[in-house]
Amino acid sequence: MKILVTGGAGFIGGNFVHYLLRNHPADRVVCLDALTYAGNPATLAPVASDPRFVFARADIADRTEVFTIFAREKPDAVVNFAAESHVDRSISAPEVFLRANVLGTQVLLDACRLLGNPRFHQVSTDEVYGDLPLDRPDLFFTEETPLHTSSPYSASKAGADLLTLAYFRTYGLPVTISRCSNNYGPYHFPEKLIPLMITNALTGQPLPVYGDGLNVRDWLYVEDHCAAIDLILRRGRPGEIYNIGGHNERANIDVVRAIIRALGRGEIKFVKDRAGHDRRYAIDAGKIGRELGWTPQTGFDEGLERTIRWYRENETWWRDILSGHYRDNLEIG
Ligand code: NAD
Ligand code: TDX
Repeated sequence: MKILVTGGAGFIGGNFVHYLLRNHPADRVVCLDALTYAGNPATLAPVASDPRFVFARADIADRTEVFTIFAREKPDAVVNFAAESHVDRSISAPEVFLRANVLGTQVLLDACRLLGNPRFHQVSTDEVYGDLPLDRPDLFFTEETPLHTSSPYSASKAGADLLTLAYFRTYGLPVTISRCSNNYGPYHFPEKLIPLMITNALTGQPLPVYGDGLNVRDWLYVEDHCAAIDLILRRGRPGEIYNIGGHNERANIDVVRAIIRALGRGEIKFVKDRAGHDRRYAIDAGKIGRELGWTPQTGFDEGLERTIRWYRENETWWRDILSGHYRDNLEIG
């Protein structure tokens, strides 16, 4: 199978490219990525010389670029990770989120519809369901939970989900959608909670915790997310949505304290809360378990330990981001 992966120079897309090439020796992978601030060529360095791998720099919202690449590569399947992904940036500059996440997804859907009707998988998020109250630990998001978005980021992701489902119903495009909880692991850009806390602690910077630190996220090790998407792509039912989550709910402050304990350093600084800050996310991943047999393999303590080890052993990867050097050479391969 030839799989076109968008956003493969980012965190989850990069891990997914590595996962595919490791687990499916007969597959070929085309990575399409604009290399925005979040795209790092170093993330793809381990696969850059693999003959089964091709990189194309392009913006998913640029119809001409995308159609040219689709016509040339003729993928059997498309997995769309490309997106603006950071909630705080969506609050200060929403427009780019609408362009990349909504219009970009629509261009990809059109390219699929007009150029070969490949399988299309949209990587979405649990944030499309809004949030849950802290005092109702019995409540979880299911695939039937109504969309109820809080930030421009989550609103743009919900828009993309609706377009994806519309292309299934109207044009019969074979699509699936996954909605996953918070990921963590190697190659995570150091603007998100876990990598920011690890790199700040290692560089002697304070660890900024928003509000009271009691907001809860459901953490999933990135490789478990990759395995789930891979299963959906090969065995999922077109037109369906699958929730993915780890049942690893943690308050932010507990995550930050665990990082400080593991590193033996780091100083918490409580800062102003995020506007519209979602209180709690929690996923019911029963459907993907029942239908496709997926279960997460990595518990939070083990995953956090592995992640911290990776950041300790790969200082150049994140120090080049902090210094800006990762933008010096945007060639891949
Ligand atoms: P990321 O910000 O680390 O990477 C995004 C990648 O997409 C980068 O390589 C960037 O260059 C590329 N990109 C951005 N805009 C583009 C455009 N217009 N055209 C082409 N490429 C573009 O993001 P991530 O954390 O790896 O998230 C990947 C996907 O998974 C996103 O769709 C996100 O909504 C979703 N998701 C993320 C999480 C999480 O915890 N990080 C959880 C659930 C879902
Ligand atoms: O400095 C910080 N301090 C802090 O307290 C940062 C960056 C975050 N936080 C809090 C906000 C959240 O409650 O930590 C929690 C996690 O924040 P982020 O890492 O920004 O993730 P979140 O907003 O939960 O969104 C993530 O998960 C869902 C991804 O970035 C999204 O792309 C994904 O869809």
